[in-house]
Amino acid sequence: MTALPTDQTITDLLTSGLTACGVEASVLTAGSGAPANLPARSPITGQSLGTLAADTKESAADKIVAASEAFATWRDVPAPVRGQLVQRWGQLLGEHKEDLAKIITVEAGKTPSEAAGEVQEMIDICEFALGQSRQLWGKTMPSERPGHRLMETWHPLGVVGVISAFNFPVAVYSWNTALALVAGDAVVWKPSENAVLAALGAQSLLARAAAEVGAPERLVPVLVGGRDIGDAMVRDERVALVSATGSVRMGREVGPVVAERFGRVLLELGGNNGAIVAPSADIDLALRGVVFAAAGTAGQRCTTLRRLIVHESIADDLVEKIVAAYKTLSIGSPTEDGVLVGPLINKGSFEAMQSALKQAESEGGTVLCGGRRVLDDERPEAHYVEPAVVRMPSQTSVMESETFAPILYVVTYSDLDEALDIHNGVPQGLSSAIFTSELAESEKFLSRSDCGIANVNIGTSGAEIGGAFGGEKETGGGRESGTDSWKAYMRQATNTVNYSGELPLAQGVEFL
Ligand code: UN1
Repeated sequence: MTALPTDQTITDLLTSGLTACGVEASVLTAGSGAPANLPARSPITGQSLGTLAADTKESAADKIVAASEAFATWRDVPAPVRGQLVQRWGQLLGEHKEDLAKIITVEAGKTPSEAAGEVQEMIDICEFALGQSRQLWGKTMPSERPGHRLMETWHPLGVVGVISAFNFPVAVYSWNTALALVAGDAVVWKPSENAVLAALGAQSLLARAAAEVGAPERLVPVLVGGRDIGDAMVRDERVALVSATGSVRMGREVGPVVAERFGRVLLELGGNNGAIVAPSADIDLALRGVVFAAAGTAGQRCTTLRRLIVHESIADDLVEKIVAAYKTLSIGSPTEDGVLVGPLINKGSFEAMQSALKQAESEGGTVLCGGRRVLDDERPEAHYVEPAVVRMPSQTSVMESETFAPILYVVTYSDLDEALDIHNGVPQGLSSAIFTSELAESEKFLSRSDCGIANVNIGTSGAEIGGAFGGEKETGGGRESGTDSWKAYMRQATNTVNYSGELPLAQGVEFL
């Protein structure tokens, strides 16, 4: 464990990141005179970073109106030309990768490598979306009538509202936005109130790209504020699609409100991800995969590994190795070289972790390592914890919900069917993995895992942008990023064109 940085170090890091991304550091003092304001904070030290001017419901509505006006122009720009906007955004993100990563580190507490990895995901999706801009294709199908052509076509949808979480403060926004922009939509963004500065950095680069390629102003506004502002966006009938990332609780609120007005939702909610380790697994590979997936990002990814289902014949050996590896993890400020586990986002997360650990013990679990708060004497406002490994007698109720902190529960199994039942026996279904050398086990797992993501010999986290990202059950069913997720941001039309000179009716119906 290393000493935590001073307030000044954090402020300097932030200022250099913000300035290089084109955001005036004065945004952090702008809140004092505004009708509404929002405090900004760094989880690294717990220090206040200043106060941001927040939107009011009126200013949020104005931005949504302006975005719908911008949409009216943007939808008529040919898709490959729209692609130039995301291409330029991707280039600017490449030039400012470290600058934006600095803001992410300060605000979300990610290590520089993970923060830069997040920006890399943005660059990747921009490249993907540029290619997609020439591939917004539909099928043609044979008509049952002579001299007719039957086809599907895809059209811009409207204003897309994106709600993003603190843990991937900018990448998840970019998965939605890069595709929505080439689809011809406007995008209104309500970032997490814990990560507004990273959002402003990302958006400043996008606004610059928009100005350079001549895209309409106000195509991509950011709404600054808390839940009330998110709620106003969700209720706004001008927002055709709400794409929301966050907790199951949040999804339960957003989903019905949007459904009530017949809007569309794309939900990416809690994961409670499991991995099976079979007797034939390469144990060293499994160990590395498990430790990164469970303790990386301090357990604050929606793809974090939370449930380890290990064959009884190898469980003691693997658990011992995991505990030994956990003891070597350097915990502390992500600004320090070699630190792998940064802070939790806030006190609420720390308390949720403590209460889950207590519940696990009351359900028969044994905490094998971790769970202890550290560095609190230096910085009482910051919340660092040792990642925990808990051996459970079976999959008890604490394992059925997602605690957004580094707790890895371990249970054992004796045959693969039992392991799959345990694996699928939770309400969420985002990401999953098996470590095995046996083809039959791997194939059975891939066909039976009920998650949106199922991996072999890789942990549950760290998905590439080229595949669709999202999950089933309480995870919400949405898919973002790769393959054909672009369709969520467009509306589909079926077109029948009659060039026969006659008017034959479908199904052979006769009339007139
Ligand atoms: C999230 O935690 O919301 O697969 C997204 C991963 C990252 C994205 C996580 N590419 O872990």
